[in-house]
Amino acid sequence: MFGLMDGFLKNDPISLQKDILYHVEYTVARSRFSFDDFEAYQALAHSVRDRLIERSHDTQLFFKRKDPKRVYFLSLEFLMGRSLSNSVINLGIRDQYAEALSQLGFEFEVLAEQEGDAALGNGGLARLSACQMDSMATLDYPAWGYGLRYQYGLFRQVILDGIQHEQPDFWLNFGNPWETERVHVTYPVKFYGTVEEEILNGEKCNVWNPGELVEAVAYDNPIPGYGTRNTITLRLWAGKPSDQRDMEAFNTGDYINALVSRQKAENISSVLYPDDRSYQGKELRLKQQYFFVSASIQDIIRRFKDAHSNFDEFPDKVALQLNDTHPSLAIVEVMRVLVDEEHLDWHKAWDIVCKLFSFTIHAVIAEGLEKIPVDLLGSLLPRHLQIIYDINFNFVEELKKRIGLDYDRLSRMSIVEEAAVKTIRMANLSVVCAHTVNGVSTVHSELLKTKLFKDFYELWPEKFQCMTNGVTQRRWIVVSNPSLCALLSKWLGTEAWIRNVDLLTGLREYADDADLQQEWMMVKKVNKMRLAEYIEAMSGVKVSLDAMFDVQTKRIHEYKRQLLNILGIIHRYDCIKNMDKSQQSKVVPRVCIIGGKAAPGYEVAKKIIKLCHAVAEKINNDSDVGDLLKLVFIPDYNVSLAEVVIPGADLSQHLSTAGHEASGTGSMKFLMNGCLLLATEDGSTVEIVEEIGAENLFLFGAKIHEVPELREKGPAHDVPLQCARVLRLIRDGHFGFQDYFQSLCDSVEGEDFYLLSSDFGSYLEAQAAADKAFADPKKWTKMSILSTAGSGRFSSDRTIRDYAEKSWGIEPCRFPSEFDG
Ligand code: HBZ
Repeated sequence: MFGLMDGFLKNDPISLQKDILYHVEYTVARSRFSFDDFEAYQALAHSVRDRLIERSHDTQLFFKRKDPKRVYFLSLEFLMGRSLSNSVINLGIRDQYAEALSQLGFEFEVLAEQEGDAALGNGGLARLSACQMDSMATLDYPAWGYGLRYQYGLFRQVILDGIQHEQPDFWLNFGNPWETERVHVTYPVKFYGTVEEEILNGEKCNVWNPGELVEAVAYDNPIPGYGTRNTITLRLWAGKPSDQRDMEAFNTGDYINALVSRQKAENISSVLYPDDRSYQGKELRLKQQYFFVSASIQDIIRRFKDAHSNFDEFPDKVALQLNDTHPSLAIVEVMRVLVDEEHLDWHKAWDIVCKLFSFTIHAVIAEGLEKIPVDLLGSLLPRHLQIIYDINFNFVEELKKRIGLDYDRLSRMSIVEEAAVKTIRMANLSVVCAHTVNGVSTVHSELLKTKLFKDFYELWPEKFQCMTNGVTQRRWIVVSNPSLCALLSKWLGTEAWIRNVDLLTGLREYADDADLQQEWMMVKKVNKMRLAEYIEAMSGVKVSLDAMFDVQTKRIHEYKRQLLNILGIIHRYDCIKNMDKSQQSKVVPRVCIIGGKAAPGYEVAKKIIKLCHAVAEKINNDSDVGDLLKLVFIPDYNVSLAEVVIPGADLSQHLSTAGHEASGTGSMKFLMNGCLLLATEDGSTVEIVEEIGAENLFLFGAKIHEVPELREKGPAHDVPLQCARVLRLIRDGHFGFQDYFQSLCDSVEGEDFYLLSSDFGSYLEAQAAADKAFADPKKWTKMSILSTAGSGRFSSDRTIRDYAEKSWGIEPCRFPSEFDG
C-alpha cells in the first residue's frame, strides 16, 4: 500500500497556487483578489502545512505498522526559529513554490520574512535540540520530540541608551500556522496532595490523592526530513484547566475563584525561564518540568500499550533521552507509574527504568547543576519525593558494598544533599539511573570523568560517553546561505552532501583553484552585502564591504568573554588614533559585530552590553577612524538573525576561558559557512582543530590545564601594559559612564577570574595574525574553503547517528517513497 500512495496533494506550481489561494479565501478569510504579504505568508504556510500533515500521517502509520524501537527526546527547550524555508527545502518543493508565488505577484523571500521566530529556548542547548530534530527526521529515525508550548518565548531584547530591556515575546499573537492542536490528546497532570497507603488485592500500595489537577493538551509540530518522506513530530504540551475539578468548584458557587484557578492552569506553560546560568529552585519551574514530563510519559506509555501488554518489552521499544537534567523527573515518574499504577515489583520496575534513559549534560561546572529543595519537591510531588528517597536508599546501600564506608564519597554521590537547605541533586539521580551519560565534546566528556562526575566514573566507567555536538547543514547552509549551497553542489558535482556532509572534504582538492577561489569570494561578498544592508537599516551605520566582518554572537556571559573582545576593540581604536596616515593605510579595516542577550538579572552581562554601545558610539562617530573600524551591536539576536549574520562573517570569535564552554555550537555554523575562527582551545574547538588543522584558525589563550595555576596567581599577577592602558581609558571616562564601568575594570585588574588580563597579549597576537591573513586574499580564501571542507564532523547527522548506535539502540525506519527511485 505504501509506495503507491504519495498523497493527495500535487506539487506543481499550478496546484500550489490553487492551494495558496484556497487558504487565502477559506483559512485566512481574505478575498483571493486582495491580500497583503502577511496574509499571503499565512496562506502559503497553511498550504505547506497540509503537505507536512500528509507526510506525518504516512510516517506515523508506517511506524505503527513496523513497530520499531522509538526514541523520545525530552527537552524543556527548543529554539526552532522560522519553519517556512526549512520546510519547503526539506520537502524538495522550494522552487515550485517560488514559481507559483511569482505568478501570483509575490516573492518567496519577502513572504518568508513575515514569519516570526519560535524562540522556546535560551541558547545553545535549545538550538541543539532543534538541529537534532532535523537530523532525526532526515535520517529516518523513529523519533518524537517532547517539550512545552510556552506562550511567551525567550524575551525580546530592546536596547535603550545602550541598556538592555526585556519585552515579552508573545509569539502566538498572530496564530501559529505550523501547529495542530490535538484536542483529544490530553492527559491529567497531578500536583500537591497526599499519599496514602492502601491495600489493593491484598497488596500494599501507595495512592497519591492530588490537590490540584491540570490538563495537558498536545500541540503537534511537524518536522520534515530532507530527501525522505519521513516527517516526525515535535509534541509540545500546553496547560488547560481540568474540567473534572472545576465542576466541583463551580458547583459550590465559588464562581470567581473557580475562574481564577482555571487561569492558573494556563500559567504553567506560559513563560520560558530566561536564565541559562543556574537553577533557581522556583516552584513554577518545577511545575513546568513535571507537567511536561508527566504528559509525555503518559503519552509514551499509551502508545506502547497500544501494541504491547508486557512491560518487559518496554526497553526494547522505548529509548528516553534526557536533554540535561531539566526532564529528569521522568525517571521518577516512570518508576511511579510502573510501581503504583502498573503494580510491578519495585526491583523489576527499577531494572526496566535503568534500561531506558540516556542522559546528556550540557553544563561544565558543579554550580550549574540543578538541585531541588526537598521541601518544595515534597509539597508539589509528595509521592515522587518518597520514590527518590527509596532510589537513593537502594543506591547508597549498593554503593557501601562497592566502596565501603567512605562517608565523604558516599555523601558526594548521594542523590540527597544534606546541607543547610536539603536538596535533591537531579544530576546524581540521572547518572545513577541512566545507562549512558554523555558529554557534548571530547573535552567536556573528559571533564565529566575527571571532575564533575569523577566518583561515578570510577564506579561505572562504561556509562560515560562522548557525543560531540553538531548542527544541521540544512538550516545552516541550505536555508541560510543559498549561494554557498549552489557553489558547493556545483564544485562537488552533486547535492548529496546535503544528506552526507562528509562529502564536503571533496573541496580540499580545489582549495587552491583560482576559479573556485573567485566564486568563493563572490559568495562571501553577496552575504556581506545582505548583512551590511541589515546593519545599516538597523543602526544607521554604513559599513565597508572591504572590511573584515568580525563577529561574536552568542549569549552574553562573563566566561564567553565579550568583554575581552571589547577591550581588544578599544586597543585597536587607540592604536589607529595614534598612527600617522601612512601607518593607517596599512591597517586592515574591520567591522566588529557583537550580539546576544543577557539574562534579565545578570547585571555584569548588562554592563558589558552598555560598554559595547558606549565604545561603538565613540568609534563610529570618530572621523579620524572612518572605515578602519566600526563597532555594531545587533539587538535581539535570534535564529533568523543568525541566518543573516553567520553567512556574512569573515571571522568569528569564540573566546571562552578554557574549560568553561561544554562544546559551543555557534562555531560549527560559522565553520560550515567558511568563516575563520579566532578561538581558545575549549569545548569543540579542540576537535575543530583536529579536522581543519591549527594553521587554518587563530588560536590563543591559556589551555585548560593552565587555568588553575593562573587563577591561583590571582590579583597579584601583572596586568599587561596594553590591557592596563585600555582599562585606564575606560576608567578615565573616554567612553562616558565612568562610574558605571569601574566594576568591570576592577574585575579584570582584581581577581580576574576569567583570565582576561592574562590572555590579553595572546589574544592581540591572534588578532594580528588574523589581520595578516586577511590582507592576503588567496591565503584567506584557501583557509575559508578548508574550514567548510573540514566541517563534516560537526553535522548533527553525525551526532544523531552516534546517539542512535551507541546510546538509543534504534534503527532507521524509512517510509518507502518517491525519493527511493
Ligand atoms: O549547551 C550550552 C553550553 O553552554 C554549550 O557549551 C553547548 O554547546 C550547548 C549545547 O550542548 N548550554 C546551554 O545552552 N544551557 C542552557 O541554555 C540552560 C538553560 C536552562 C538552564 C540551564 C542551562 O536552567
